[in-house]
This record gives sequence, C-alpha cells and structure tokens, in this order.
Amino acid sequence: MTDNRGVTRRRALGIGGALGLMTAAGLTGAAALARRPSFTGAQLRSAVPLPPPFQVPLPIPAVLKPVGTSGGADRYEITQREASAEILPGVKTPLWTYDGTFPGPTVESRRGRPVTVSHRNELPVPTVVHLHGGRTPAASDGYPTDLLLPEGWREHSTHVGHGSAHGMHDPRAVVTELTRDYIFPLDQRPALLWYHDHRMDFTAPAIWRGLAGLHIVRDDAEDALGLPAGPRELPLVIADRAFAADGSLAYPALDPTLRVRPGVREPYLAGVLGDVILVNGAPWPMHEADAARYRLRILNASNARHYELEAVTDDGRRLDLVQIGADQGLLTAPVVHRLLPIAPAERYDVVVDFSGLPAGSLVRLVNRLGAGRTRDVMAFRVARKVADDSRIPRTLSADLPAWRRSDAVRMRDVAFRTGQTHAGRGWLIGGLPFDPARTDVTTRLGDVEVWRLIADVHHPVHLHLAGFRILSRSGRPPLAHDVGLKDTVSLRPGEAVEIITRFEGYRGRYLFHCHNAEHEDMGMMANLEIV
Ligand SMILES: [Cu+2]
Repeated sequence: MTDNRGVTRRRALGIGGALGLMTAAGLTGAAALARRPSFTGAQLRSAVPLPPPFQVPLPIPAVLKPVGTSGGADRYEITQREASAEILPGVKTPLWTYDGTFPGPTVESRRGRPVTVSHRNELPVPTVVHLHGGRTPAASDGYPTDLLLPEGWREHSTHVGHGSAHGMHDPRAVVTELTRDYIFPLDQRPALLWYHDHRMDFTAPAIWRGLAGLHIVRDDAEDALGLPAGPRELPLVIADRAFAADGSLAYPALDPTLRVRPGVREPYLAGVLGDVILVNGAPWPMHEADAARYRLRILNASNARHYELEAVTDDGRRLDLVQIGADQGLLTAPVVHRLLPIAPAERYDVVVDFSGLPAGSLVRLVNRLGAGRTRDVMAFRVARKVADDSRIPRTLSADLPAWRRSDAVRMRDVAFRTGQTHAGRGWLIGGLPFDPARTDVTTRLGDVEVWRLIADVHHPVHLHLAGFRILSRSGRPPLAHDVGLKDTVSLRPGEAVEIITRFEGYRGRYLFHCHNAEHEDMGMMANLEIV
C-alpha cells in the first residue's frame, strides 16, 4: 500500500489546504473550492494486481430469513464476526462482517410490521448498529456510545470521544455485552435503508472492513405499481476499497487494531478513497441482463467517494436514468436524468431500459468523477430479448410531505467546517467537535423547522429519524436529483443548502452528522434532542 502522491490537488482539497483557505478567506475560499474537480479526500493505491473490469459476476446479497414470528413481528439474528472472502480473484481478504458476508444479508420488511434484529458481537471490538433511514426509537437507533461489547471487553469501555485521552464520558450510554436486540417499528414509507456500524470514533474503519448491509421496506401500494421486480430489481451497493500486499483491506488507521486510538494518518484526514470500485462486494462486476427494464436500487456505501453515474452503451449513447425514488422512498412522479450524482450514504431508485438494445450489447455504469480504473463501476451485458410487462407509472406516490416555509416554527444555521478538536485537526459542526454529553439542538416533537446547512468542502449531511426535503441551494432552486424525501443531502464546497422537516416519530436523543465517515469519526457529529 502506498500513498497516491501523484494527486496534486489532494493538498488543495485535503484538510490542510481547506484550513488555510478557510481561515484566510472564510466562505470566499470555499467558493473558490467549488470550481475545482469534485472530491474530498485522498486515494489509497492497492498493492496487489487488480483484475480487469467486467469479469466477476454481480453478486446479490442473500435475503435473511426470520428465526421466528410472533404477534405480527419478525425476529432476526445476525452474528457479527470475522470472515474471509475472495473479493479479488485469487486473493483472500479478511473482513469484519454481518453473518459472514460483505455486504451483510438483506433484511426485507413490510411497512408497519415491526422487526427485531438481535445482534451478537463476536468481533474483537465493540460495535453499534444504526439502521440508516429508519424511523427508530432512540434506544434502538444506534447512538455511538450505546456499545455492544464483545465478551470479556474491559478496557476503554467508559472513555469515548475523539480525544478519548481526555476521558470524555457519556453518562447516558446504554452498554450491553455480547448480544443486543434492536427493535425497528418500520412505521415509515417503503424505502431502501441500510444498516452499518456507528461506533464512537471508529465508524469509518468498521464500515470499510465490511460492516454494512441493506434493509428494504416495502408495502402493497408500491408492489401494485408494476415496477420492474424479482430478478429485474437489483440492489447495487457501491463502495470503493483498496487492498494491501497481503490481501487485507488497506486503511490508514492510526491504530490498526481499532481498539484505542481513533483517526487516520495524514493525508487522509479529509476522507479515505480506494482505487477498486466494488458493487455488492465484487470488483467492477458484470451482470447478464434481459433486454428489459431494470429497477436499480443504488446505495453509495463509500466512506468518502462521490460518484456521478451514467449508463453508456458500446456505441457511446447515454441511457436515461429514470429516477423513481430518493433516500426515503418513491417520488411523486419520475424524473429523467442522464447523469446522477450520488454522495456517500445517499440512495437513488432508478429504472434503466435495455429493451432497445441488441443482444450482446454492453452497457457500462460509469463514474464521471473517477479517473483511470475508478471511472468504471460495473457493466450489464444484454443477453436476450424477452417480454417485459413492467411499467413506470406517471404517478408513483401521493404521500410525500409538502411542508411549506410558513409551517416552520424555527430556522437554524448549521455550519460544517474543518477546525481543531481535542485530538488535533478534525471536523466541526457549529464550531464544535462532537461531545455526547452536550445537547446541540433541542426541538419539540411535531415541530417543523428549516435548517440552512453551510459547508466548506464536500459534506454529505445525514439526519437520524427525520426525512427532509431540500428547499434551495445557495439561494437557487434545488437540483433535479434533489427531489423527494431525503435523509442525506450532499453539500458541495462552499454551498448553503436549506432543508425543511418535521420532527416526527419519537422523542429522545438522536444525531445529525456528516456521512463522510472519516469526518464523522473526527468530530463532525452533533446531538439532536427531541422533547
Ligand atoms: Cu464532512
């Protein structure tokens, strides 16, 4: 593994350069960054030979079976354990997994039908499970200090925080040993959710090592739409990784055991990028497709990498990407894109139509923000002509919240910028690094609020519990892909994005944070108390 020292703009977009620009010129500096090629972070280079693209078949994560059902609720069990997988052909890669695979098994649920997932931690470190996009009671939302300890874990169990040397303590933490039941009512719109590790200070390396999986919520209304289904509905978990010489996943952790000292080495403070693009855990995979419509349920599970996806045919044509859903489920009506930006933790529900293509055609899914090998994501080989009775209705859903500015009882400005933490340079919200013992925002259950989120460099901002809508970007109307109900919004360098939401569901202690996982670990989280 070597640093990619050839990337000269790393300095400008890394934290060092960002700090210099920010302190010298405030948002004017950030506005200058906005004109630069758009990624935040530095790329690791793999030390093993990489396979050619489009050779490995696209895997589909297995759907988990419930171990029991009682009183209209399903119970699942997941064991978090070390496992080894052949991600690159001929190379064995040790992983941290949910039930032995990366991504973990997919949980399929029905709207309003409660689910209990019992997690057993057989990993060498504490973990925390968060269901991203779930409308979940606070006790099961995976607060970063609500640790699930492995058997016999004693050290460091009470001292947490980016700057744990300072003994930051969370008196409200609920710590359990070996197993923990997470209860998900799933009283929410059908959507593609994902579960992943959310442990204090160590979320980024834990996800990188494999702790991520999908959780799909469905309902009868969505099933009745006639969208592509069965084998023509494909979950696509896109994540970049890099591989060390011994086949393990490379990651620049200050403490590779992930037990004591959080954080990453320079120059990766702004985000860790890999040089291998995985889809559902396979490098640049190939999927043999029918000449028909496909529903692609795309998750960007990368720590820091952004994508601008396009579907390109052999003869250079770009296929329409018909967006039918956002993070929190179906849109009101489809929106056609040629290019679809997707930030870490965002999900897009997209239909592509291969029916006009002759058998044998190759359609590549390309990342316009990538360079060299990272430009390719995956490919589809159109195998055969088939009958296709799927459709994309003109009206997809009628239950999107239509909050207006005049409904808002409060407006808040929330700044996401680099700065000093107890442990050195890091990432701050409102000028402060995360402290579990400090309440940053207090709101009342049922209140509608408008938040103006202000960024220095790229920050994909995620609210727990509350779906929101995007009102504006730097005073301009939202972008074409900002439609629908979101739970993560991509702030671009220098941008101020207004969102509107109603805090509904449950009272308690929740979070909002940057979902560049390295930023999140290095201070960029804040507490949201709903009273
Ligand atoms: Cu960030």
